[in-house]
Order: sequence, then C-alpha cells, then structure tokens
Amino acid sequence: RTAPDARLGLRFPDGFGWGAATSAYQIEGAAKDDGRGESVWDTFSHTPGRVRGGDTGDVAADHYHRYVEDLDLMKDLGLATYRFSISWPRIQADGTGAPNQRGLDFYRRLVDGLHDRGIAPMATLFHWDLPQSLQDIGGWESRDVAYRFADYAEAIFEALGPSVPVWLTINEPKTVVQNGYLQGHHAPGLREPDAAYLVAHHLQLAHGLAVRALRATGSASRIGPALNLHPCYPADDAPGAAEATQLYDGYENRLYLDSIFKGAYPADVLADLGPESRMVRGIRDGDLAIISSPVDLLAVQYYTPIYVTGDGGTVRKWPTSEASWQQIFPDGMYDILTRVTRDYGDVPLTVTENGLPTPDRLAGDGTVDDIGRIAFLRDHMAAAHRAISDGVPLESYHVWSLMDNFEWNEGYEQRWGLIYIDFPTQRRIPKRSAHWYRRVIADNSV
Ligand code: GBH
Repeated sequence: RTAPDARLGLRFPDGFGWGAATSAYQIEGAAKDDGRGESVWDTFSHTPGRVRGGDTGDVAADHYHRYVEDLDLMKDLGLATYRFSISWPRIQADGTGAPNQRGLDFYRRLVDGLHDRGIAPMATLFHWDLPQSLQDIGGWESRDVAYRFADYAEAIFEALGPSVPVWLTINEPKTVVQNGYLQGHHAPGLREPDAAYLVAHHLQLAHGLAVRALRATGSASRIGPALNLHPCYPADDAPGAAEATQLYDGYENRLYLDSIFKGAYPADVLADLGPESRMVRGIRDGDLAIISSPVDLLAVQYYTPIYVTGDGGTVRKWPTSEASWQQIFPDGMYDILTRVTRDYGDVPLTVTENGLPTPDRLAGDGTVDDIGRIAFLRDHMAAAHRAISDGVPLESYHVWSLMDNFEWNEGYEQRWGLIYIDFPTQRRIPKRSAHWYRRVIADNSV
C-alpha cells in the first residue's frame, strides 16, 4: 500500500452512521441577523489581542445565509448524520424569556432540509456561545445559569423536539473549564482555578437538567453528553509518573464521566481540590442525582493523547499537527473507546469529533490536496473499526469539521474542514479528503 487514499478493506457494520460536525459560532456568521443577541465569543473575539489576527465570527463561513448550498454539499458527500449546534443567543438574545421565533425558524429550516436529503440531524444545545447577558450575571460561576440553560433547552425541545433524533447537551464542558477559566485562551478569558471547577459542576448540573427537561416532554429522541476525552499515559518509568497520570486522568476524564455515569465525582479529584474549594462547597444534596440522570448515548471527541511526567507535567511523544496541542496517535482512539466501554458499561457511543488542521491551499486548477487529512482520518477510522470488532457499541463517527471555520482563538488560519472555504468569496470547494470520504461512505468501508 502506497497512497493514503488506497483502501484498507475494513468494512463497517451495516447502517454505520458516517457524519461530519460543525458548531454555530464557528460557521454561521450573521452575528446581528434576526434578533440574535451577543455571546461571550462576540465579546471575546472583539477584544483586541484575544484571537489571532483579530479574527471574529461576525461572518465566518456565512452558513446562516448559505445553509441550502451547504445542505446540498452534505447530500453530495452522502452523509448519514450531521452534527451542528444551536446558538443560544439566537433563541434568547439575553439568555432568558420567550424564544425568538426567527431564531427557531432558522434551525427548523435546517432540520427540515436535512430530513429532505435523508440526513439525520444531531443537535448540540450549547457549543460555548453563552449569551453575554448571562456572563454579566456571573456566567457558569452562577448556579442560576444552569437553570437558565434548562429553560432554554425546554424551549428548543418544544419547538424542534421530535424532528431531532439525537440531542447533545454541552459540548466539551472540560474545554470551558480549562480554556475559559484556567488558561484564559477561550471566552470568558479568565485564569481563576477556584472558579474553574465550580464552573465544571454547574456545567454538569446544566447537562443533567437538560436531560430531565427532554424526558419531561415525553420525547422519543435520545440525549447524551459530548465529552472530549484524552487517553492519559505515563511519560516514562519515573517514580510517581503512574500516580500522576491517574490524577491527571481524573481531571481530564473521570470528573465528567463518573459524575454522569456513576453519580459521584472521583474521590481523588475531590481530595485534590480540597473541602474548602468553591466546587466542593457548591455541591448540594441532590445535584449528583440530577447529573447522573440516565442518558441514551455518550458522544466521544478524540484528538490527542496526553503523556504525564512524575511531577504532573506533560510531554510530547508523537508528531504534532498544525495545532501544537495535538499529537497524532490513532491508537488513542482505540484506547479511549474500549476504556469507556470497559469502565462505564455498554452505553451506545458516537464519535462526534475527530480531525486535524492541514496547510490547505487552493491550487491553480481549483483543487485542494489535503492528503495528510486522508491519512489521519483513515488511521483513526481503522482504530475505531478495531474497537467495534472488539465489542465497542460505536454507532457513528463525525469528522471535525464539515467545512473550514472560525477555530476559536486561532481564528481562520487553521483549516479543519473537508470542504475548503475561500473566505473572501465564500466559495465552497470540496477537498481531496471530501472526495475520499464520499467513497468511504458509499462503500461503508475504509
Ligand atoms: C474541539 O475542541 C471543539 O469542540 C471544536 O469546536 C474545535 O473547533 C475542535 O475541537 C478543534 O480544535 O490554545 O493551546 O490552550 C478540542 C479541544 C480544547 C483543543 C482547547 C485545543 C486549546 C489549546 N480543544 N484547546 S491552547
């Protein structure tokens, strides 16, 4: 085998769901259309020095206006499932009160357009674009915001409930905690460790309240969390590396998984935070019962492993992509999928994000050759296939991302899409990886 687009001959189970993913702030643009309010990412991206090149999501890939063309591109790829997120400030400009009909109408048109093309919608309720008005009253540090989220979820379920078969609650609570409140690279841009884990608790609470809100409508749709999980490995045999890895895993994975699937936060993490931490003091009787409300599936997002040293630091072992935080390690996909099945039972799994940025260029002949993306996706799909063969109940897989988009603090420089966006003209050009993926989907095999 020489060419990355050569076939491995790995056939997936009949009906396996091949998909692609996006999120509202990263693709929609139309920041002021139809009564949309401001989110923390509008504030953050418009603050000088926060995003590379001063980029913002004001226009992004203009998907809000071009969604019909984008739906046709999805159909052309042969997608079985499309994961997108709903912009809270389009539905409630200030994060509270009666839903904005024009905002709901956009998602109604999108969902209908997916059904018309035989594509199953998978909708995330929250992919980081918190209404700024709610940040002004404390954001996720405020317990009340979890209840505001439940009201928002209820309004969405009432408007769209039955036509969306799979709901995801909160995208990557860990990223809000770590990047929004520890490192400050994401909105709201804070560096407050004590606040960060209280935020984690309130995000988990919000997740559980949304699960209950869906059940209260009597909907037959399924719902679950969307967690970015990191397999953690000791960097070496140094004394303490294994122990440090265990605690690291607690903060990366078990904090979120155990609270949902076991109804308890991991004891080692709670002990490390300490009884006086704002999080531990913020946990009330009954919260864990809400957080562990039974879910129908677990959405896993896998990008990179983490190697932990004896002093609790991290090192790189594998080549990185254009994103310096990402080490390319396909076996990590196998490890994380088999691990969640082993530790949390046979809850159905979906991979809702996996991908990498590549240095894509629009060539003179109008093509985009992203052969590195093909190799990456092929190797990760092969690892997912191996996990399925070993009994993991994986039902679908979504490439991050359907199209190039606003990559948060990195702006538009990193290109993650199967479809190239020429941002000055908003022209869409399926990359070589898109043509490759179309064949994978058609053959149900890599
Ligand atoms: C996902 O996050 C997101 O869900 C998605 O929106 C995003 O576009 C995609 O992956 C690609 O990044 O600035 O060095 O502190 C993946 C987890 C968390 C990885 C934040 C990058 C920032 C690293 N991401 N992290 S740094």
